Amino acid sequence: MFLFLRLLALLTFLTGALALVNRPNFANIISNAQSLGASTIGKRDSVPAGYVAAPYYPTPKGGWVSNWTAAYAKAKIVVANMTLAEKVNLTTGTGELMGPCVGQTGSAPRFGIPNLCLQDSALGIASTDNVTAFPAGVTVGATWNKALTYARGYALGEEARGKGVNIQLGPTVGPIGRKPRGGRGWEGFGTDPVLQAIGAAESIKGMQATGVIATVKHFIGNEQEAYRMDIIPHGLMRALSANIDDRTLHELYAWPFAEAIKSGVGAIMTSYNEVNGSASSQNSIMINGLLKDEMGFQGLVMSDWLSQIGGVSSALSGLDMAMPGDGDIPFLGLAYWAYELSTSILNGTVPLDRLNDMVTRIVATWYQMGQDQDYPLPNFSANTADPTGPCYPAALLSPTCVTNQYVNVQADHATVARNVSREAITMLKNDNKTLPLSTTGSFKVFGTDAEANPNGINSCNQRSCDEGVLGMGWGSGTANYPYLDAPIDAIKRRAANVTYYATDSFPSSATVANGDIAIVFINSDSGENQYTVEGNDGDRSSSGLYAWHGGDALVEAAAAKYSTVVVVVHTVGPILVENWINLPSVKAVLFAYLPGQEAGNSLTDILFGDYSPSGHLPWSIPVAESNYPSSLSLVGFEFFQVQDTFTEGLYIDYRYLNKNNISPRYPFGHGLSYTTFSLTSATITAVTPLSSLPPTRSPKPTSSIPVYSNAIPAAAEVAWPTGFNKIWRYLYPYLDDPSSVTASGIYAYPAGYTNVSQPDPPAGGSQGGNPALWDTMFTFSVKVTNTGSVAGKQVVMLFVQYPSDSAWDTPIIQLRAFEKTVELAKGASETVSLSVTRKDLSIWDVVRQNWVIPVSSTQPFLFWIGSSSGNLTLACESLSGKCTDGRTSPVV
Ligand SMILES: *[C@@H]1O[C@H](CO)[C@@H](O)[C@H](O)[C@H]1NC(C)=O
Ligand SMILES: *[C@@H]1O[C@H](CO)[C@@H](O)[C@H](O)[C@H]1NC(C)=O
Ligand SMILES: *[C@@H]1O[C@H](CO)[C@@H](O)[C@H](O)[C@H]1NC(C)=O
Ligand SMILES: *[C@@H]1O[C@H](CO)[C@@H](O)[C@H](O)[C@H]1NC(C)=O
Ligand SMILES: *[C@@H]1O[C@H](CO)[C@@H](O)[C@H](O)[C@H]1NC(C)=O
Ligand SMILES: *[C@@H]1O[C@H](CO)[C@@H](O)[C@H](O)[C@H]1NC(C)=O
Ligand SMILES: *[C@@H]1O[C@H](CO)[C@@H](O)[C@H](O)[C@H]1NC(C)=O
Ligand SMILES: *[C@@H]1O[C@H](CO)[C@@H](O)[C@H](O)[C@H]1NC(C)=O
Ligand SMILES: CC(=O)N[C@H]1CO[C@H](CO)[C@@H](O)[C@@H]1O
Repeated sequence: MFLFLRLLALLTFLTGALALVNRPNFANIISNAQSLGASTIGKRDSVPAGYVAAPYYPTPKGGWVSNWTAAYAKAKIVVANMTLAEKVNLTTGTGELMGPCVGQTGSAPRFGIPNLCLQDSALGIASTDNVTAFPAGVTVGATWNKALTYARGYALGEEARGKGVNIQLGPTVGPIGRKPRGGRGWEGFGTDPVLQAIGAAESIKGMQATGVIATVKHFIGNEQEAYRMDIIPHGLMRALSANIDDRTLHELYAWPFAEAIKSGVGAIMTSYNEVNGSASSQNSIMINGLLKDEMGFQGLVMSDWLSQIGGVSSALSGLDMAMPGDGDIPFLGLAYWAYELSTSILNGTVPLDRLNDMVTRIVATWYQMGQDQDYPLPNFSANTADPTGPCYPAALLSPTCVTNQYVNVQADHATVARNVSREAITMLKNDNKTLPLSTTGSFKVFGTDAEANPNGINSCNQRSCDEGVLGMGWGSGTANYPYLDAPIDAIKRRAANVTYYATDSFPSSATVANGDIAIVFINSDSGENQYTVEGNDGDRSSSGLYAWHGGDALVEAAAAKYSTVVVVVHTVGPILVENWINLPSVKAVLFAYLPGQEAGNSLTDILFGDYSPSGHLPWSIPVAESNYPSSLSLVGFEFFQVQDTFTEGLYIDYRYLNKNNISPRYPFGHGLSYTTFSLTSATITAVTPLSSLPPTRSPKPTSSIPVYSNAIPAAAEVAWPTGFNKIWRYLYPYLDDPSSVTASGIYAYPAGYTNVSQPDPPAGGSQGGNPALWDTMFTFSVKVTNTGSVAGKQVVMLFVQYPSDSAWDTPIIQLRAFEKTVELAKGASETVSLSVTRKDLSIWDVVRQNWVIPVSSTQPFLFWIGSSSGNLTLACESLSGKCTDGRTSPVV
């Protein structure tokens, strides 16, 4: 939430409300100001030459993908019977703080459709009680465990359903983590499109199996927090523009969204930032073109909160749901849709078939997840912890409601949370088998990151402080802790001889005895831009990639005094470890990411050897931030609009380091175990013959797309019902005098607007794209044997290397598949199967607008199989059909 920012903007921009109702005048002010000349305004910036957001109209209608046919057929019967008021109701939020959830639509009681409740976050049910604070997305990614990812998604879905949430606002795959300092990378699964894609797809399948509608977000290019939003009114200081070329868009940033759509996700949220200079909530090529045509998305597209900047424009560009319903400024009872959408239908500007499609998508999604069958109503309030209170806190006079029933939805989900947090823990270093520790050892524990926040575990709003153990980042992507099992408490439960120094400055009182082991806890935090924490405005703008609170110095001081130091790091993203990683007494390092409520037990499970660590890094740890190109740094202020141009293209994280022969400190995928594994008996099997282009897609089947009357409805359908009890500031579909609405002149549609459907995109054809893109091209098997002395799990990763004669500039290796073994006892083995699809071998050809395999008759595809991107010696070849070990790694 960013209410503070908005309210500040409201106060500082006193004429804002007037400008809101009279936008053209404000546009004049801006253009007048511009005509005064750049010298009086100062530096300004606009989208670089060549980046364009081309028009793409009209919005493709939903209903043509077979998996959704039954739901659309049900929706059609409802929508065909709806009045204009009912249709508009379902598209528009009732307003900020105008209901129990972070957002809710209006309702259609005649059809049993309640106000649909939308609620954060990707790691738990936000702003309420008696829920599980699950480990964050980055922690899930570090497990590399698909079954656990599904289990967490399922548990999250059960909690959402139990609280009466219809649409849960997660998972997050954008940001992808392009910028190591970016504030919200931790909400997603790691800096790789395949890791993000699998994390999202498994989470979505789990969540939606419970009936909740999952929301994959933020579409797209939301890679930094600073300047992400419009400063009202739109035009004075526009949201940052992420300028992304088409190939990079397809191969990196849109990849996880395509997989989310393929897995059947019901909702997509657009991002705050613009893309190529066009706001994401009304970017027609992105929503109409990419999501709804090429990727065949059948669900609903919603705006991020208060990011809608136009009514007709967003409707025509494919937005289906405006959240939380308000216009630029909340709490005024003003909207771009609601009553304005009614007007724009009655005056003929927004075609009725666009509104019908919006509503059909929403109702069909509701049916697709089975929410017509016994789905609970919200039994909590995100606005208050009190049992009763105003139903609509933003209304001046609100009726009183039962606000919280304190329904406990945690069930046994603490186990899932602990399993994820434990399996994520990544052992980067373990000299001389320092770990696991013996519970009889003598431990000196340092760092406030080992304890619970002494001011209270939920004392900072949306975790907007870095006090105590870092279990999640800050912002809307959080949940309240029901409890927080702090590491120091868990250590004390297991070991008797523990001295804790709750300080981040090395205490002069610390004593050293022979055999003492120092355990040093450090962290690095980030979050959402509406809070600045210790000088970091969401992004790690002030801390950089170093530990907070002088954590590096704390490790160094401990290492100077103790001969054995174990470092535990809770972090949102990569941190630089160069200051201490090679100190002789720093024997072991564990990255525990953001473990949520089970921070303690999950860590001691590993520290004391109940389980072998099996987490692997979901990004690289570089030696220096300057190892990355400057385009991956945060971009600073520019007047008018901040430009963030993705000039590095495909080269982020390991893709960039590999291309430039830069050795990281720890490579993407690195992670050690207490045991050892061998990879033997690898095989490759060709399944589908390689062809440059995929089989041609089928034409879009149109027979199941609902067809409705397009006659403009009677104005009386949006008249206030007689005796209606209006709540002031509530957003309604009704008009005071609907019969007075006429088309007063011709509406100037956006350039390129048409109501004639576009030709079927060659890369489309079903949910996610052309189904042939998911044809299996090769399968692999490899035997993993536990060759060490204790039980453990191993991750097997597969990276593709394109044929050496390929003309395409392509990263040397790219992750394409992975699996995690079950826990293998000492000496036990498991044969792991992996496969790659057509899409996994394809490049996005911007000219053909299709996925192309660079087939070579003389040079093979190489499939590198190993446990990290930095440890690849085993490769299978496409042409010979052979797999050999002992090869030289393709990357340094
Ligand atoms: C942005 O502009 C680039 C360069 O013209 C183009 O390749 C890409 O498709 C555009 N992206 C979007 C989302 O409009
Ligand atoms: C649609 O596909 C999803 C995921 O593959 C599946 O779980 C669901 O049962 C399917 N629904 C219908 C109606 O076929
Ligand atoms: C309206 O609803 C009725 C009752 O469910 C249904 O029989 C009828 O087909 C619906 N009308 C249309 C046009 O679908
Ligand atoms: C629109 O939704 C509101 C609640 O948000 C409800 O009071 C009203 O009855 C709904 N209108 C219709 C026509 O169903
Ligand atoms: C129709 O109504 C919408 C919403 O008020 C408005 O933006 C648009 O300009 C109107 N169109 C015409 C032709 O008056
Ligand atoms: C491991 O222990 C041996 C014997 O105590 C010692 O000589 C060696 O330096 C240690 N190695 C490391 C990397 O700590
Ligand atoms: C704790 O460890 C210290 C240092 O090794 C030792 O002197 C002390 O006797 C131990 N105390 C207990 C209760 O074991
Ligand atoms: C590299 O892979 C081999 C074979 O799987 C494994 O034995 C070794 O432990 C790995 N090394 C690292 C640093 O991961
Ligand atoms: C079981 C449980 O955690 N119950 C809690 C639900 O929330 C209320 C209000 O915060 C607490 O009082 C209960 O202890």
